[in-house]
Amino acid sequence: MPDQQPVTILPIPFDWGASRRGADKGPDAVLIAGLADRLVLLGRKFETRSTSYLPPLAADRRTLLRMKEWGRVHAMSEAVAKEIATIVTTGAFPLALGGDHSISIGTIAGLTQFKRRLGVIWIDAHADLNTPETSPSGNMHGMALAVSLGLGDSRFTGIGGGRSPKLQPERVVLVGVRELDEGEKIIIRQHQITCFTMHDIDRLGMARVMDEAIQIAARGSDGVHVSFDIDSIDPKDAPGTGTPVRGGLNYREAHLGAEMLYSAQIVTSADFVEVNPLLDNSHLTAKLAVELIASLLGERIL
Ligand code: B3U
Ligand code: MN
Ligand code: MN
Repeated sequence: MPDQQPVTILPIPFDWGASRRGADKGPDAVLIAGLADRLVLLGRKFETRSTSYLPPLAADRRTLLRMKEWGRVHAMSEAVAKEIATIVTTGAFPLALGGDHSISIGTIAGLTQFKRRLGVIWIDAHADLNTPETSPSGNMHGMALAVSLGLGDSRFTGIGGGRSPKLQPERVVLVGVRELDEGEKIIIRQHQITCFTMHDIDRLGMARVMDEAIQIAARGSDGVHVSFDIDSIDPKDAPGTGTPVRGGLNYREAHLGAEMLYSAQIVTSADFVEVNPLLDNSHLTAKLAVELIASLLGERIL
């Protein structure tokens, strides 16, 4: 994004897409860890939206067709889609702070109201490609990318109105993956989604993987959305997250990825999700999120 483009921070304090409570405190944790000061230092104009756009939590808490808390996730997603669409019309760069990863159902639905050929780089230990049929948990944060590809329940694939699928699989790239469910593996193969696992990063190196990810997501696109799940990073560096998986990106690999995304000048929006400060007394994870956001927005060592 151009250096002069202002950023609009959208806090999404929502954690009902996950089974562990606390990711709803993520936006506050990242703001308290100094996001605003960091953006000022970068010389970046920004605004933080209030959370009043979120509807009261739905009272209906049934698990419907294997989707836990579907009523709450659905109402949140519609509200997020609307709010993101409003931010896009102002010309600002939308920066969504989760919240669990189910918030991306709404961010992508909002973005694709304007960008019909949106590329997505999904940086995550998981693929979030479950459907209600394949999900072992029924947690909707594990279904967010599938929904955006038009897979799953039509109440969700149709969020934000307009067409479904919101995304084309040829412009979706996964980075950092190290835990997949059987059904997700089938979906990756069926839809030929590019998936750079930790094995690929070990073998090729982060720089080569990111070069390829950038090319694939940007090819023929009208924008690229980065959806950054903090659990992509190794739990040693990012302990405060609900579903940690050993063997993740190290501190420098994560920064290199963010720096390369900035240098490529292709990124038009981003999510930072799954920061759970209740699981991290040191607040290391929220601080890391602030640093990575700064790298993505152009901060450099020299
Ligand atoms: N794939 C599993 C686990 C999981 C997905 N995303 C997170 N965990 N954070 C599932 O429940 O879908
Ligand atoms: Mn995720
Ligand atoms: Mn994850």
